Amino acid sequence: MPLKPTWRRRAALALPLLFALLLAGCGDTSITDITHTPNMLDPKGPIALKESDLFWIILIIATAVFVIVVSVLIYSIIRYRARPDSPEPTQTHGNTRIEIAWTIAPSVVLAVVLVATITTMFQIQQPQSPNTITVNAVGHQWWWEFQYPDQHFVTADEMWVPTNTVVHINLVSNNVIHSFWVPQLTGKTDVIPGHDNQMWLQADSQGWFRGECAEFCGTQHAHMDFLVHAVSSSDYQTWVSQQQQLAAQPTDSVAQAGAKFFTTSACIGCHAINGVTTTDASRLIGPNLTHFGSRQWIAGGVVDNTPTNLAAWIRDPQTVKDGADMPAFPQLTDDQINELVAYLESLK
Ligand code: HEC
Ligand SMILES: [Cu+2]
Repeated sequence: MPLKPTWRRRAALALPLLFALLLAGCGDTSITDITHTPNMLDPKGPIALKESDLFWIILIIATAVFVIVVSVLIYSIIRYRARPDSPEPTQTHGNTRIEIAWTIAPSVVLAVVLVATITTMFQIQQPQSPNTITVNAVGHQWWWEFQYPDQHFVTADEMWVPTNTVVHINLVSNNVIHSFWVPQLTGKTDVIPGHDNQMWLQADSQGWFRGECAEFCGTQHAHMDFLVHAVSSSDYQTWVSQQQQLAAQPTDSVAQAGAKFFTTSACIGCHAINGVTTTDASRLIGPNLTHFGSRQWIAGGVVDNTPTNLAAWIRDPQTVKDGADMPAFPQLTDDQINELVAYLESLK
């Protein structure tokens, strides 16, 4: 039956719209130039490589099936279409040979896909490299905390790893379910409260890789991104020893005033700065700020870490990231905010 004209028109309108919607998700929205687009087809580690290989194998098989089926379909539609005065076609019922063929052929195709998938699953199970480190990734609403249990320090938003090293990751949540995903390095693993999952990843080349939460976890789910920075092992060692230091003592007077204000205000109720605050850091709900000035992002990548953005964040986090667990401080004067910014940015 031919489409009614109005339906045809509606379909003609809807199609480009659908494509526009699909493509709207593809833009490079990275807020920092240093990060690559988190493209899983541009793998930079063994797991992502195996997974993208599998994707291409399945895509090629699926495309071949699609082309064959659609070609036969189009051929039949044209070749056997009803013509004026064409006689009633011969009626047949069943053809054992054809039915056996079209049962076996798809089974073979699916078996190939199954074997490829299972092989990949086994291949990504066991890490190859003998070098390993361990990181606990803790999903908060809405930011990631990274604990380095063997090196005894904690950071947020950013996880540095040495290249060609297996990074064992313990996934922890004490709120809702998140999912840990670094498209260029590894697939997704759920982060479930009360059920600590484990995963591993490895970066084979240096660079900044964007990670994201892949399980809807609340209104700011899209703003709990993180960065994996893969560096040489000597750069990694330098970073580790820097992160292990207690907070730097500010040298200029504005930052000194900021330090003084920080330790006497509400900030210490939620944030630790090692060597400065005294509360048990593990009981605080905000990110550890000991080396905040060395980080690229503020609050899960919602904005870049610049003095202007930081001032806006401290003045009113809710306008920057609606619903974040940090209240606004309308009573702060511009001077106080400048002092806090100078202090926090000095914490390299
Ligand atoms: C009630 C708890 C609370 C208080 C009080 C608080 N914060 Fe926060 N802060 C948070 C939380 C939670 C986050 C993470 C929010 C997110 O990313 O969703 C945060 C994030 C931040 C960040 C970004 C850290 C990062 O690594 O991205 C900075 C900087 C910061 N706060 C500074 C301050 C300052 C300065 C004060 C005092 C004026 C303060 N905070 C008071 C809870 C608090
Ligand atoms: Cu999440």
